[in-house]
Amino acid sequence: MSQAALSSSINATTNKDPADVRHNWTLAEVEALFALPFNDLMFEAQTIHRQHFNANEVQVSTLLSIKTGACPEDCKYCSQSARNKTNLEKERLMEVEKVLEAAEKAKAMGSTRFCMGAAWRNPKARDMPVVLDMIKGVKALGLESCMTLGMLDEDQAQQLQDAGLDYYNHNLDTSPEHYNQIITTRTYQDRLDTLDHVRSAGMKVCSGGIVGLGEKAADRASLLVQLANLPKQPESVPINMLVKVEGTPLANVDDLESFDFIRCIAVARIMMPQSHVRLSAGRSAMNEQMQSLCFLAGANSIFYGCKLLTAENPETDQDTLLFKKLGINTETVVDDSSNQDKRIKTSLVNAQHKDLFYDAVN
Ligand code: SAM
Ligand code: DTB
Ligand code: SF4
Repeated sequence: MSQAALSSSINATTNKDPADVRHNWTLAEVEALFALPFNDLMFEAQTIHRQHFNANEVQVSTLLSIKTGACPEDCKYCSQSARNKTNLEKERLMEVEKVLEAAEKAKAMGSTRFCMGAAWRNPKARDMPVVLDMIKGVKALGLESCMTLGMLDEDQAQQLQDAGLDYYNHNLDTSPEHYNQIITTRTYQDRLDTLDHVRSAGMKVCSGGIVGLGEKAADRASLLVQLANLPKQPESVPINMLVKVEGTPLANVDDLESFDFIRCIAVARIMMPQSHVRLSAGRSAMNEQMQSLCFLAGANSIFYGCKLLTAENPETDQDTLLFKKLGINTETVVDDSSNQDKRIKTSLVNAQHKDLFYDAVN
């Protein structure tokens, strides 16, 4: 594709009207974006980013594993699959009270969203009342809520929506072409069906994938085509760098070149201009400069707190220091549950660490 044609196809995405977000990306177009000179790609991504977001704000979420390990699925990257010999300590579904204690800590630390993950293929009927109470409790704390519990049927999605769940995370993980190399116990269509149920029930969708699984460059492009061409683009798009876990089949896969990861963030930003793109798992293995290039490429969300689900994440002080060095502030939450434009002033990281935070206003 010529530079001029590529430029006009990119520009077609930059209108702020949701109706003008494109859902007809072709693999060839996306591969052409990936092939741009690095500086041109970064410039396009940053230009689009600034049309839709404050380029110096990042949304922060905190993760908690509410049920750990012994998962029946065979995801080849995962520490929690019962088929992988990973020395992980299994834990039953947590008590609601314990989950809410963790949520309160996350809020005090400055997180605005609390994401609860369970090592399930799908939630069972007996689990639903417990997770619904968790959602209500997290909402009562004034936090946004997110859950990732595996596949959902229509009725389960409706129950989560009725309890007030804001986001449901369910990743496509990789391209349809590479998918069978990674998981065989559920299909790509199963994942698309769950996303459809989440959307139909009225929740916001968090869906992305993992890179560095040994996939080809075309697979990364194809994953982004799948996400961007969904009937409505996900509000949140986590891009995870594989965390290599000993005892999993992917423990010794070759590292993905850092620039290929940054390109992936930039192309996601261009294709999904109104979505939050999350620099997700794998930050512990990235230096400050690498993370900064990801923010420059349009990433505007992170997991905040020293643990992901089972893997480590940077210490909060490291993150606040990096944000200070970069002049980045954390995003406040707009409460869209009422018609008034009411801003919840949650205890932001800024408030917690005044000394560490850059004040972009004064
Ligand atoms: N069991 C549920 C499911 O798979 O739908 C929810 C939890 S699962 C751990 C959520 C997501 O975390 C996965 O879809 C995958 O994208 C990501 N993930 C899991 N292990 C990872 C790893 N080692 N490195 C990077 N991302 C990972
Ligand atoms: C997502 O895309 N990444 C998060 C969240 N959604 C649930 C999970 C990352 C897991 C990293 C490996 C671990 O902690 O076990
Ligand atoms: Fe289970 Fe989710 Fe891990 Fe797959 S990614 S093994 S479904 S916890």
